[in-house]
Amino acid sequence: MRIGILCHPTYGGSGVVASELALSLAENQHRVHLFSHDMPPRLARAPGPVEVHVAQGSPYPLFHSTPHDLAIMSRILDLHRSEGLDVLHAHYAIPHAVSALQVRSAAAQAGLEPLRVVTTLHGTDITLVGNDPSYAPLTRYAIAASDAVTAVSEDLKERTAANFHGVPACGIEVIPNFVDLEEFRPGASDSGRPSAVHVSNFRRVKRVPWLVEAFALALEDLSSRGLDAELVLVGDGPQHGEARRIAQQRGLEDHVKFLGLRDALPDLLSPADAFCVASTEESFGLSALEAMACGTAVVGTSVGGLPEVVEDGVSGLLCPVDDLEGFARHLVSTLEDRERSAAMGAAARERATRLFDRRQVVEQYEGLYQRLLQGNDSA
Ligand code: GMT
Repeated sequence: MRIGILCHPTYGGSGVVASELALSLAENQHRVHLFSHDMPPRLARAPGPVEVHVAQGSPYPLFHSTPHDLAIMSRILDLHRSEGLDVLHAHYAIPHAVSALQVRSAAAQAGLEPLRVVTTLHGTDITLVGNDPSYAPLTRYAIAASDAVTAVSEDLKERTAANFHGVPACGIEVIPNFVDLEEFRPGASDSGRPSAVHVSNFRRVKRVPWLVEAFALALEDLSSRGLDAELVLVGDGPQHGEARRIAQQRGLEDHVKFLGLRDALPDLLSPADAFCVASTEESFGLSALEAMACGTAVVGTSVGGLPEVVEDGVSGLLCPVDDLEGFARHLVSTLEDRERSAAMGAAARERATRLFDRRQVVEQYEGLYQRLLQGNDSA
């Protein structure tokens, strides 16, 4: 198949899913083009046979900001005209599903081959941004007009139907996120001090300052019994400064490490005793899945699709979203009992292998594309 993939060039989340999907489809001998306004970090390493199109557009004094979405749409249309695409797969509804539909309609108007649009909903494109009154009418249109719509969890599928009245849940297929089990695998265990790790873009929804507060509580308990631990924070973003300020205020400079953006995630995830997710929303929790594949137990909030990824009490420990003390208690129990956290880590690896193996999930996308091409599937 000739497949176009349209995504945000993000360090995590949908940018990673789209990049890994592009690589896997190319490995399966499809012709794959990826379109974005910058190089997605996961593809920058080794794009292999994926042809990456970075379209940024030209600035012009009349524009408040350069409309790179229009430049991307023009590039896709050009490519479709010269080489042809069977499927255009948009990741994240805003603006990509809208852009993909616009290209489909421009192609039809120009008498080009039909182009099928698949939209994958990732999370905040439904729960926050796409649901904002300034974008909601267009998000609803994008979902209704796509040839197929997928959501990364059952929870996100239900939330989509609830947030957008008239959008039937039955028209949305759940295809979960996936992990490369070769790349993300358990490494040698670490005999240093017990550690918890967190990876994110430090947006408000990730609540990194709240996580630092919870770790401070946990450390207080551990220290009172002569035990030690550290929290490793990977990534960067808007709440980085506040998280650092709280760590300083609590006198945790020697216990909270800020590593900034990192590429070699398995080396950071596998030695940890716990992976922490303190989010208020999490449609899936891809970074938690990557940690699970590395054999690391998850301590998280019981929100969105996270309970579909982490089996509470087996592959990790979840607690209600506002339960700071409960989160701290879960941290204490994984950091003080390394045998228990190692057992949960092994269960996490087993669950990642059974349910979220890259090869199995990519087959589900290929099946969806095939059905669309055969003309017996539509949203
Ligand atoms: O929706 C976002 O916050 C951004 C998005 C992304 O593009 O990075 O993350 C979402 O998509 C990921 C990949 O499907 C999911 O693993 C994340 O859980 C989800 N984030 C949220 O729902 C907050």
